[in-house]
Amino acid sequence: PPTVRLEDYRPSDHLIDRVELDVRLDPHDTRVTARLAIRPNPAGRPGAPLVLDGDDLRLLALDLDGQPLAPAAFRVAPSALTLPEPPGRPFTLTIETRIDPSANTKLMGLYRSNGVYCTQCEADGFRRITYFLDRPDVMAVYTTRIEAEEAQAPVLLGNGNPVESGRIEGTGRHFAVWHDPHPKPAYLFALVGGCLDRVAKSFDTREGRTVELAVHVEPGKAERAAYALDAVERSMVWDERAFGRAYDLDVFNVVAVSDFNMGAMENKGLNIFNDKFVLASPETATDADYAAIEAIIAHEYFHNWSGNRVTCRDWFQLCLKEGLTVFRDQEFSSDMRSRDVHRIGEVRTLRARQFPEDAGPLAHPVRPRQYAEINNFYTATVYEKGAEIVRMLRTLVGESAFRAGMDRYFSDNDGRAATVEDFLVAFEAESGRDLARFAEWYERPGTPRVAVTGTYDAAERTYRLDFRQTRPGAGDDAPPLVIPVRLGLVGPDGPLGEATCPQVEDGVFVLDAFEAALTFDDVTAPPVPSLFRGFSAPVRVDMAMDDADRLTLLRHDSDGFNRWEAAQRVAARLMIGALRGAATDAGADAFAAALGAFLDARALDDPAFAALVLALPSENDLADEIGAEIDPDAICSARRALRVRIGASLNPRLRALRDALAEPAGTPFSPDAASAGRRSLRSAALDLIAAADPADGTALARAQIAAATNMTDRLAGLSTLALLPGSAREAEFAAFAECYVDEPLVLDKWFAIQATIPEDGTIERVRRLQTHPAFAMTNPNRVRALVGSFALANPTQFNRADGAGFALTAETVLALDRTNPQVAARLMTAFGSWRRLEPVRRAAAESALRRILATPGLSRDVTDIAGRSLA
Ligand code: B3K
Ligand code: ZN
Repeated sequence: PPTVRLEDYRPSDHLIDRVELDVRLDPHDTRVTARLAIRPNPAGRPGAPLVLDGDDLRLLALDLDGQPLAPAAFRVAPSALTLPEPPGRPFTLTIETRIDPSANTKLMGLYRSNGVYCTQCEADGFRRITYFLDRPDVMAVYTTRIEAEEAQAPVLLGNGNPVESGRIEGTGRHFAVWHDPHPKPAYLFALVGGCLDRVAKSFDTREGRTVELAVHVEPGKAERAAYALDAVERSMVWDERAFGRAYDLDVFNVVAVSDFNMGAMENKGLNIFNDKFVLASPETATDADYAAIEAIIAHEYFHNWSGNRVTCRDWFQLCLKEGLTVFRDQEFSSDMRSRDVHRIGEVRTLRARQFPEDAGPLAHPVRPRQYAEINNFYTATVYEKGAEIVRMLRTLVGESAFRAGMDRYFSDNDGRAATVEDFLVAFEAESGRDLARFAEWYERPGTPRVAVTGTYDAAERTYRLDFRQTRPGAGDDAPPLVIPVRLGLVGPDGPLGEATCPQVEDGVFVLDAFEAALTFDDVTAPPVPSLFRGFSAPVRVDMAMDDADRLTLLRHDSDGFNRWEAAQRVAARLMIGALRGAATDAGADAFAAALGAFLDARALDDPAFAALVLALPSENDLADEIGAEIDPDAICSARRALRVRIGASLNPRLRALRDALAEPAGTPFSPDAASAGRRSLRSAALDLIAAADPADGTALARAQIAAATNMTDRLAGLSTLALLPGSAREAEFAAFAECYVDEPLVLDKWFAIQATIPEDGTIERVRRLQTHPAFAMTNPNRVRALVGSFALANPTQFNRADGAGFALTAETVLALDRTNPQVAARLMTAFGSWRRLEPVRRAAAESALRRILATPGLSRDVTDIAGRSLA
């Protein structure tokens, strides 16, 4: 496939100022008439041909300034409409196309989901609706008239504000006209038509605008939309307070649909969501679902400024809107919940998804320089590492210059399509700091490593830290990065406040060379360094430290993130040591004792935090840390062994905690962070009890399921049981399926739990579930729940030495590629760490990849991932 390169960027030769769309919806024969006000771009090449993008389009009619165009004056194909000699002045082009929404299985462009007409245009779906200059730097004002059979689509929604609506007498059809005054790129276009229920409320912005907020869902599900509606309102309040950003239209609509390629989409004034991230009730959604809904509602809403009012010049700048908006939604969730707990969750996600990506064949810079298929670059690197860059920027320039820089960025670029440079320049102006070298974070792939050694001088009462940064994967000529290191020293009884160091300002040292050293004065006893507090930079840290010192941090550090990190490091060292035959039971017992003391001291004060401490590093975390010649079975056994030991040692405490945390009967469900934290610690305790004592665990898990008044407790019981083979497990699986036969989103959880069982029989189970009546290859949520969970979250079975896990995944990828290449390509990323496996598994993975790549008729999406994975 052709490669698009950043260095080839040039402005469009033509601009489109206004778009008037007339969309007559029909299940198979939708007619779209687009009137485009086009003019030559003064910044483009004079006299250049006009080439409008298309994808799978059929042209019905075409005229220019009201006159049909002579056949010689244009060329048309499903993928482009070309006017070789367009007028060198402003003109109006009217294009009629015909599309079939029911046949649109790619879920890009206009399609139907459970009978609801909806659209998805980012990154390049608008060209599946009409011929257009489908690039983000072409921004137009849209007016959309939507017409449909009233019985089929009583609700008609578009971008912007409603203007007019009415019946077309005698036809059973009706229409609605929407106008969006804010110029926008085509990727933010949306429309919806269908039978939908809604919940709504009005909101007054601090600028005095009254906005009607509404969440639209499938008929009968309105009460499950209340939490999402509340999250919209909280997001609006927060963005006004935290970033000074107010909403700018009279309505804000959210629509939930069941067939959706990703989480949600920030279309101007009309966010369209995967219903998984809207619908919630205590009986069907877990605490994690509530948190995800809150975060994604916020994320899409925050895009109204970071993405819509200020958009991206080209897709290479994707992190400009995505990294920034993830940062904003993380800050929002931290303010809504516990900041430490949220930060730990952010870092877990980054390490689970971005670190492996950065270490494998799909690694790319946060601002990529080339792509074959842009939809494959909506990655953890662009999103999550992109957010970490914004966070580091804040650490470097400080709170107040950061806020001023954000204000400047928004006002200088409002209504424009901007670049990463435009972003950084705003912070340079406000902080007076040169960010040229900091900008290197955007340019090269790879997770930096920082090696640190500490030396205490008792006579001088000084403590010296030596830092050395390396950049694996970035190329030999890569310059050093500017790395903010938030740090402090901790003594046997707590942080050493009196130790000082001139290079540390407000607790931050800026490491901007390959090597640097720091010396702290007035250090009265050998300290334990607490480095990268709050995970102040997305790096891997190598520092030799005794378990005992780390456990001092768990006990005494003032930084919540590093307290958690200390326990994780000890656990990882024990497990990796065990699989290399180098760990001792004494080490595990000392760790268990420290965990016990920690639980006694802190568990009931902060149950959510304690639950995170008890959740040892995952198998994938350990694989990422080991980095080469990985044997997932050995990792699984080592992890299981440590859990057994800890569970056995802490059993009485864990039982007591479960009792202390139990909610009195009749307590109404609340999804707030404190209640969720208590549930999570109770379930973490159950999990460890069960690891050491399966019989007891089975009984407790069944009792938890039977007594559960909410999905969180029920599912946690089922997850524990999933690791305990036997008839009890199968009986509970069956009962669960029967209970939720009409709840696809709940059955997704059931699919996912079964797909992640680390047992040989899982392959057969997944194959059986693929024929379950509730499973459908046409629905991305079902595919991700079953096959996605298997491939991405079941390391022993996906990576089976006999290749059966790779084969199952490859078959699914190939079958799906025929209907929905974007979701197929996403599933393919499970192969991204294949080179780090031990030789037998590596060979099996490689042959599955080669088989995929050799398949005739493969989509560009999957070809791109398979090709890069093998390169
Ligand atoms: N901007 C969309 C993602 C679009 C993905 C296109 N393949 C959702 C989001 O990040 O907010
Ligand atoms: Zn986004």
